[in-house]
Amino acid sequence: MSSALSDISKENLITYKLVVVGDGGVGKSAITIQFFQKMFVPDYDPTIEDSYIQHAEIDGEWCILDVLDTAGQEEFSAMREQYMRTGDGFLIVYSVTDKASYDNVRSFHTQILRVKDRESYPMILVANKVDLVHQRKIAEDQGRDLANQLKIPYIETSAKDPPLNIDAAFHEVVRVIRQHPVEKTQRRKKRRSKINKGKCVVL
Ligand SMILES: Nc1nc2c(ncn2[C@@H]2O[C@H](COP(=O)(O)OP(=O)(O)OP(=O)(O)O)[C@@H](O)[C@H]2O)c(=O)[nH]1
Ligand SMILES: [Mg+2]
Repeated sequence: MSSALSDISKENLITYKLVVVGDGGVGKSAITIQFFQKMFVPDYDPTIEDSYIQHAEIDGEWCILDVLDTAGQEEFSAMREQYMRTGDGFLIVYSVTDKASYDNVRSFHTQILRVKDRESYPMILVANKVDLVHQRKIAEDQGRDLANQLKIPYIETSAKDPPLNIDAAFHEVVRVIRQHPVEKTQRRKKRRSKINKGKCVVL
């Protein structure tokens, strides 16, 4: 196949660093493993931090996806700023069976914008576990409303077999990054502070 990766220069590929965030247990690892390894992990083993890398062809263009699967558990929340600094794009995941995880989406969104010092940043909202129809607490409308308020795309997923929209979620965030290169996104209006006004001595 002429578009096969072996035919093109791998060195020139862009690497997109994607970060998967959201509360503990919402399915961040299940989504990431389903995307990279095409399998569903039924057990819950809380993550500290895992990363995955692979080539991908998205909208006819090859790239390298470097995905960080983060810890949702509160006890690891101190690591958040560090990984948020490194991301080119974010998947904010909640579970449709867990209202608290939906309520916490805003704080991830706000923290990413603060760390990036931007008014907007490439992100998507991922409503996971939609296969659990009878345990669903957050309707599709509520998810879409929140995404509209945050001005980010919304996607419903299931990491369980047969998977739903798993590739689509990762592809969508790359699309958002491509459409809104970070250099072009506006800096937050609020300036950081008044340091550097003569009080700071650089040694
Ligand atoms: N039915 C169903 N179960 C899911 C889905 N996604 C994840 N799960 C299950 O939910 C539990 C938690 O999933 P994880 O992927 O480990 O959750 P996590 O967000 O990575 O959690 P932390 O690593 O603690 O932040 C596991 O038992 C998964 O099998 C899904 O789409 N549908
Ligand atoms: Mg995990």
